Amino acid sequence: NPHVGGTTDVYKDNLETEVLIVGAGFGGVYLMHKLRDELGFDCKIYEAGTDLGGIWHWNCYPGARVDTQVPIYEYSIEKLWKDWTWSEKYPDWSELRRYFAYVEEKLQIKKDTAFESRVVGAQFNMETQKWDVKTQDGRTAHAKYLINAIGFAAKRHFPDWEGLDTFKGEMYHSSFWPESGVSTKGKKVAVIGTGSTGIQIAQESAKDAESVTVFQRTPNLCLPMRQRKLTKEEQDRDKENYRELYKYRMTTFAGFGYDFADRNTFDDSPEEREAFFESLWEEGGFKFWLATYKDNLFDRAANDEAYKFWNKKTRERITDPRKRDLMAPTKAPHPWGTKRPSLEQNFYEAIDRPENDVVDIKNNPVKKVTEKGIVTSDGQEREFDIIALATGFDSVTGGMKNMGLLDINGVDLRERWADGTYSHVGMACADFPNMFFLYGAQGPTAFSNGPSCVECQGDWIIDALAKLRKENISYLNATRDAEKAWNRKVTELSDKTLFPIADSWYMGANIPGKTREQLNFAGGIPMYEKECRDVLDNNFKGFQTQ
Ligand code: N01
Repeated sequence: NPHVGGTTDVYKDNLETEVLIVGAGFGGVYLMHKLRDELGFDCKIYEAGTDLGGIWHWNCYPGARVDTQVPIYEYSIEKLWKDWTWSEKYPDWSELRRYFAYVEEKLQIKKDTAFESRVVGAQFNMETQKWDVKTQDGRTAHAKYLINAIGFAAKRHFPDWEGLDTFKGEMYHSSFWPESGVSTKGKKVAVIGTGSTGIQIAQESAKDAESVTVFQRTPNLCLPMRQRKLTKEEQDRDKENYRELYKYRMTTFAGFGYDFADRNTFDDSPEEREAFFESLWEEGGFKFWLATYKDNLFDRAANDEAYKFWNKKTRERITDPRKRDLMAPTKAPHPWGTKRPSLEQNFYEAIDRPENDVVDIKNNPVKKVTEKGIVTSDGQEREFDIIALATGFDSVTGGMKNMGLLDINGVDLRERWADGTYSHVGMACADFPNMFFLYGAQGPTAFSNGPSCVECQGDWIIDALAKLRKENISYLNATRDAEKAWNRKVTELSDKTLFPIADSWYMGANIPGKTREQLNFAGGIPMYEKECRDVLDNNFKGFQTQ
């Protein structure tokens, strides 16, 4: 990096700033713009990557695209949306990168951002009343406030298979895909994992690969994306309603352009239900998940109705009976919608083709990886040219536990969260004074649209900093009691739902040895906002101030 050690002030050692933001994705960029440009705070960003965009900077695997339609998946900042036009309803990674380049043109974030600056240690210094922050290459920064905006997928997860490093072909984790691309043309491709990432890699590679073999532990209960091109004319016309749309988005459970229906599954007759499901299915996207009956994620019998419908619709798309039973089993592997459904584009038809396959690694686990391919427990070796590891992340908590964050007593957050996650309103931790985080543990995070969550939590942090400045408060520290109460609330809300039943990353269940607990706030954005506003309106309830 030509800047490091040098030419630009933001890269210098002993950087002094009022606010240090870690991460230059949707969250960090929002905070920088609002705090610096609207409130006049002195702000800097440390970013581990080499450009803005967060997850869209890291994700360039084949087929990577967002599963939330625009304009819901973008900033509500008018000076940004008014001149921006998308080409598709669900843009891919390259268009999202162009969006961030456009954001840079409008907001000039980069002049205050140090790239290739991975934070590896930070502690609040009680004497100077500032955060001392260290980067991997040995620079330090000192800031009154530290804000972690590192996203929920900042720590990759690799399977612990014997021989993983002996494979002689090409092997990549989805979030570390080569920028220059990898040609799958005429290659034998293995895709490990069937999360949103695995589904996208498999269906995209199947366009030109010799074969695609999906290693499936749990079937993904995918929904049809129903992608389509968008014209400038229709977007210009729709922009008349954007202000209302962005206001509306914050009134919905998941920060979307639609919300759950106002009735329960069995309020409708079987015929009405079938017709309702059919209409959601036809519209595509997450409608079948987030605009369905309001008891879908709470009542098992209601949920079974959704599964039955999903199952029927999906099974009829798969002709091979073995593949059909594996990818769309008659018995639900978990309640419908308690793991994130991927939005697919002909995934089932692609894997159904004779050259492609799905391997059941739940009942026939991987034994080892060899120079040539993958051996399953039944002794069969399958040979590949490319292995795509779509095995996900130590989601939600893994990133922050990996930053060397020490509390004022010198205890690492990794220890503090070893047996369970504690925060105050999903944005602060006890004994980490003047530190905030967003789009992480115990916020609406994975149960919401990213930009909506980031703006909701970002606005709260911005208001909190403005209030601290106005009231001349220099020290804000969440109490342990407030943390315990928030942990209880997060757990209780989740326990009313069907989410705890599934072995999902929402529950920390995807990482061996990780505490099983709900990592996200399951009460929806409006309830969350109310809880957070209550803290500010009541003199930082749950915080000590000085
Ligand atoms: O990761 P995942 P992801 N042996 O954790 C399997 C967002 N996203 O990168 O289900 C064998 O969901 C694991 O199996 P199982 C989106 O929020 C969005 O796909 O645990 N298998 C699972 O199938 C998403 O939810 C978009 O049984 C192993 C897979 O690997 C989140 O990011 C696109 C294994 C991991 O799936 C994460 O998605 C991409 C092992 N040892 C991502 N370890 C869109 O916007 C793990 N697996 C469309």
